[in-house]
Amino acid sequence: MKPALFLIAALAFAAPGAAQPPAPAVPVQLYSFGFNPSPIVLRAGQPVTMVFTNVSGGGHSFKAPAFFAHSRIVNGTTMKGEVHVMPHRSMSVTLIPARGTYPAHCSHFMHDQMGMHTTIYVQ
Ligand SMILES: [Cu+2]
Repeated sequence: MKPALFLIAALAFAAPGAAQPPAPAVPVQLYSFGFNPSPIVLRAGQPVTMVFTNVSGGGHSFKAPAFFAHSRIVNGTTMKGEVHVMPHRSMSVTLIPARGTYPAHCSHFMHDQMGMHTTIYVQ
């Protein structure tokens, strides 16, 4: 192996571990009809893994387009700023949040009106 090629290979192996800051889990429960905790308080610029767990027997979502748009998503995906969670399942998104106050709600029919909304404070 040529020296230059070896260096590139070594960097490729070293990068993932070195580049990933710790991202403590922030559990967020989705239930009928609300979120826990509520509100959700995060630190700006501090990586977190948000673990959305649907503890109910029906489908729910966590829709916060502005929050996800202003965050840097490190791992996981949202669908247009929304995370859909099937009954008794979890979905994780690792991100670095940006300072601000963001609304969140469940997009399922009438769930918002029944109390499924919260606020995310990134301080
Ligand atoms: Cu819901």
